[in-house]
Amino acid sequence: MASKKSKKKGASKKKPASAKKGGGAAKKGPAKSTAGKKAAGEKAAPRSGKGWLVGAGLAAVAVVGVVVFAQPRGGASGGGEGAEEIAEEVDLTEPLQLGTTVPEALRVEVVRRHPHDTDAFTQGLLWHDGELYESTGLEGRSTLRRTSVEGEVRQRVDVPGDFFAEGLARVGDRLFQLTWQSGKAFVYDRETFEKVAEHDYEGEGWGLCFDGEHLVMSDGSDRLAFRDPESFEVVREVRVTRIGRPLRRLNELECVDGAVYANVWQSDDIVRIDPATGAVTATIDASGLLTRAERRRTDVLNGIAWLPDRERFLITGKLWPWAFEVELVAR
Ligand SMILES: [Ca+2]
Repeated sequence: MASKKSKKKGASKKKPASAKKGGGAAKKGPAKSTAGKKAAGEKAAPRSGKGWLVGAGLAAVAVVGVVVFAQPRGGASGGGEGAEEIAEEVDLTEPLQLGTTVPEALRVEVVRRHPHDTDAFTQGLLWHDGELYESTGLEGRSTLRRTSVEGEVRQRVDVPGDFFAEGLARVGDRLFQLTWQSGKAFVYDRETFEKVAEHDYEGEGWGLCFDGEHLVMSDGSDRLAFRDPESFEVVREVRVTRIGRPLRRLNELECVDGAVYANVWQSDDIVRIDPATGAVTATIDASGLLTRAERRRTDVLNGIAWLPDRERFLITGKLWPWAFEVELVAR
């Protein structure tokens, strides 16, 4: 079902040698995560205690061992190829630095699922006031749309055919939509979908969310850029690390309760990032949401929206038939 253009995109997004793939079984639960109790869009507050700050090198190595060996797993197919695992990113023979954050191991637990347009190559997803806003990609097929949670498209605007739409974020009554390689961000009136502004930027555009103060933007690398929503200028940047190692291919984003959630391109992993330090404080296994047959007809997981009223996440992917309402539980 994925078109040549989607493959073109795939071919262009280089895969580092450390590429990994999600998938696998959950271990235990439920233990409802404390993740995100406030609505996205509230001003970010410093987080603490979400990851475990390990104070002693030996203890850190021991805990990392548990995390790492819990990761390699087969099972549900991810969107990408290759079966490399996180172990490649973590050298167990090398002592961790003091203070290295060891991510909490979480998984998703599906509460219910909603239909999702299988023509929507999801690149950005957010929830506001009872409705979903979605940015879809591919050249000639890119859109901005407002839908009901049940998937009914209520409003839609087509993006000009030479643009490949990407991440989406809301700042007040404006919607910001990135484009993949055009260096152009479109700003729309949230209500009318009328384009009210444009901004230019360097590099690629992947994911976008608003933390209440800045737009947070990913570009496929391990970098998150924090941009002023008025000028779109970069105010600061942070490099994202998981257990002290760079974590690249950060894609769709969601700002929740002072944390930044990102799904990792071509994996079923979603990570929770401390935006102050870039440290990953939780790795969320979101594998197994689609059946094997559904996976064959679809592209990768890409789309995280926080539902503040329900205190749950909605997760979907490119061309997925479903959006899943999930809670985060311990693995
Ligand atoms: Ca999002």
